[in-house]
Amino acid sequence: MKKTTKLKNMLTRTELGFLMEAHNGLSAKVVQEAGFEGIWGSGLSISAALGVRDNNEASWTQVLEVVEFMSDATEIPILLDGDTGYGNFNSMRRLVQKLEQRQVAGVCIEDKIFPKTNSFIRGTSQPLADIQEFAGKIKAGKDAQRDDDFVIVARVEAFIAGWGLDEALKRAEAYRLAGADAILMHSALKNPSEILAFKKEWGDRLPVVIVPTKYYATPTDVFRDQGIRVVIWANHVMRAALTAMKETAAQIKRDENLLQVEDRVATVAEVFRIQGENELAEAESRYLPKTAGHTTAIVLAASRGVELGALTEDRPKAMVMLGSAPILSHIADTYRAVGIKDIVAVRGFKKETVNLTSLRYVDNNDYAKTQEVSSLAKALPDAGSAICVSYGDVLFKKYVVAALMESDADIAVAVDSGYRESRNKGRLADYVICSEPPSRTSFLHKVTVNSFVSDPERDGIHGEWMGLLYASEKGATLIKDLVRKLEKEDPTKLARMKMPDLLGELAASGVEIRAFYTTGNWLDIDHVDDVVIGANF
Ligand code: SPV
Ligand code: MG
Repeated sequence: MKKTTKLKNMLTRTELGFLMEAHNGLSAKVVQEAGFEGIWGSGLSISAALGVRDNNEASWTQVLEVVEFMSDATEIPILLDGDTGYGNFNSMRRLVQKLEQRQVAGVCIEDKIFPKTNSFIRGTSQPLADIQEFAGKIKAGKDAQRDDDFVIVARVEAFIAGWGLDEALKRAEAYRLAGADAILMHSALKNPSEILAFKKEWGDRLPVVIVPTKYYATPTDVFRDQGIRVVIWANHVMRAALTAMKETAAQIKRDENLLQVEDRVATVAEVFRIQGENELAEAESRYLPKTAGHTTAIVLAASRGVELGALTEDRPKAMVMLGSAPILSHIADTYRAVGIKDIVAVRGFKKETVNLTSLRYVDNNDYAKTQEVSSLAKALPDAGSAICVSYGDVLFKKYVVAALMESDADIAVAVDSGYRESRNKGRLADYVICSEPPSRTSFLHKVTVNSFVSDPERDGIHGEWMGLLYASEKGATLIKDLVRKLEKEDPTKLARMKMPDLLGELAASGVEIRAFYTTGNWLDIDHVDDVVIGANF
């Protein structure tokens, strides 16, 4: 249903409805989420939020900008407090057109003189508009609207300005004849006597809207019983925010820390939620090309690396210095060089020493009793749509990562075809048997890994896995699904699994693991000598 129709229905039905004040996109969303049917775009609150007075100090186009944000942010209708219409009949025509263009459902104008003053400031000394001039403004507004359901509410300030019931009735009737859809009768008394006296005489000639800011103690059922159609809670979201802002600012000023306020303010996650962050993340996955921006690099860095002896007594291998920076820092630089910004290291041994900035961390506290896939499992839930996985002790040149990422493979692994000369000869390493051996032209074909083996003497080995894999969104989903299944069905098996076991299981189940042959340009830091070589990597 159109927003205009929703607001019109609130006025024309017999049930009492409520409009809650909002003054920007955020408060408009808050009002909608609270369950209100509609929003009062309060002039007082919008001006206050802009840091100016309720005297038309904000220009009408500035108000229009605010209400456009409010309208964009919500589905419920907005009745804008249009003050006096910001000028004469001609200004009113343009205002109505501009509001319709922004899907604002209606406007309320008051019979005062531009620039207006808030009704609660020296109300009785405020001059009222000429009745006929104001009636002409309403007529001009009604003639300007293109949508039949756009609502124009005429606000009568006779009581505010100290005139009596007769003047209020005379004005309301003139505005009805001019085409107004409803009458907002305002009163600054602490009780509803003026409003109720008017309603009694007025009957149901047009729906009546009220603003009980001053007579707030009146039970709402009184309004309901008297046939009031809409009650406007005119400024309470803004006033609540003002109190909260003042208290929070004062507390932080006093304390010079955030401890007292942290639990009293909305979480940043709540801010993201109400901003609709999720929708953008979904849209990005639908519309953006799959780039490094969606990729999370997961560095498995939980184990100590006893083979480095004294070097890893007080820190894990990933934090051993290579030249002026730890291994992990070199690895992170490589990922960043290919555009991957989200890098997460899985920590375990002496995790408190793994503390480089600009990386995320997850912990595998069971690192001593579990293997690589358990560490991977810790990082997967918060990983991006695509992932790179490597080890905290393996360095590689950025082109190796880039080559995997550029491929159209769901899962791709880097394979060193020169493994016979590898420094890993004689150490624990992972070898692959592929669909074809490396050759000068194998890069033109889709070479796939048939199996992973650890015995270098096995027949048919084509290369050594460099410990680096890339999985596209589809591949990452396959990995995540398998890990989740293992977590649920066979956690003991999962705890024993190394990365080649996981990849091997995927390959065995028919998932294509693409192999990219290259030679050298990577280094597994498995010996003190490697630390010296790595410094020049
Ligand atoms: C507003 O909310 O700006 C109003 C209502 O116009 S009142 O402040 O009561 O005049
Ligand atoms: Mg106002």
